[in-house]
Amino acid sequence: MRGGNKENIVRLGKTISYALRHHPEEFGLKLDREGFVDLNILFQKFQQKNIPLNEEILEEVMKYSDKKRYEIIGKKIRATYGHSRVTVEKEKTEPPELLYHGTARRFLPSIASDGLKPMKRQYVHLSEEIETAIMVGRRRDDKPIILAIRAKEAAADGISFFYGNDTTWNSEAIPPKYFYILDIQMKEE
Ligand code: HQG
Repeated sequence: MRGGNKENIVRLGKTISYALRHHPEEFGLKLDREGFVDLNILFQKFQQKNIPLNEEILEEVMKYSDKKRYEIIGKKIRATYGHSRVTVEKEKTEPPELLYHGTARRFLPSIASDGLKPMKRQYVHLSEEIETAIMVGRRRDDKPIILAIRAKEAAADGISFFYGNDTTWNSEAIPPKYFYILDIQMKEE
C-alpha cells in the first residue's frame, strides 16, 4: 500500500471493527438493523476524523486480514461477527452436527457451571473447524481447552444459531449439557 505498511493497515482494520462492532456513534455512523452501513458514508466519516479510508485502502485491509471480518453487499458493509453494543439481526441457520469453541483453561469452572455465554458480545462465537477454535483459544491461553458443541441437538431444542462466515458461527447462550471437552492434547504430542 502506498504510504502505509502492514502494521498501519492492521490497526486501521481494528478501528473499522471497533466502529462496526462496538461504537458506531463515535464515528457518527448509524447502522441499519442488520448492522450494515453505506460504504461511502463509512469512508466519509473516517475521513472526517482524519483517518484516510477509501475503496482501495479497504481492499488492502481485507487482503491483510487473517479472517473474513467484514461482509460487503452491494454498496454496504457490516462486521461479520463480534458485535457488542451494536445489535444485529441475523437470519437463523441450521448448524452442522458439531461446532467448536476454544477458551482459556481458567474459565472452565465457570463455563462448566453456567454454560457458554456471550459475555460482552451479542452472541457466543463458535468455529466450524477445531484449528480455528485452537487459534481463538490461544489468544488467552497457550494451552487452551477446546469444547465440542452438539450444535444440531441444541438447535433442535430451540437455541438459535447464526452463520457468520466460513469459519465463524454465532449462537445464543449454550447450557453445559450440549458440550464436552475435546481431548486434543494427546494429538498434539
Ligand atoms: C469466555 C475474535 C467464563 C469465552 C476471535 C471467551 C473470535 C466464559 C470469553 C471472536 C463463559 C469471551 C470471539 C462463562 C464464555 N464463564 N467465561 N460462563 N462463557 N466465556 O472475545 O469466542 O480477531 O468475547 O470462552 O478470534 O474468545 O476480533 O469471545 O474466552 O473469532 O475478529 O469468555 O473474536 O475475532 O471472549 O472470540 P470473546 P471469543 P477478531
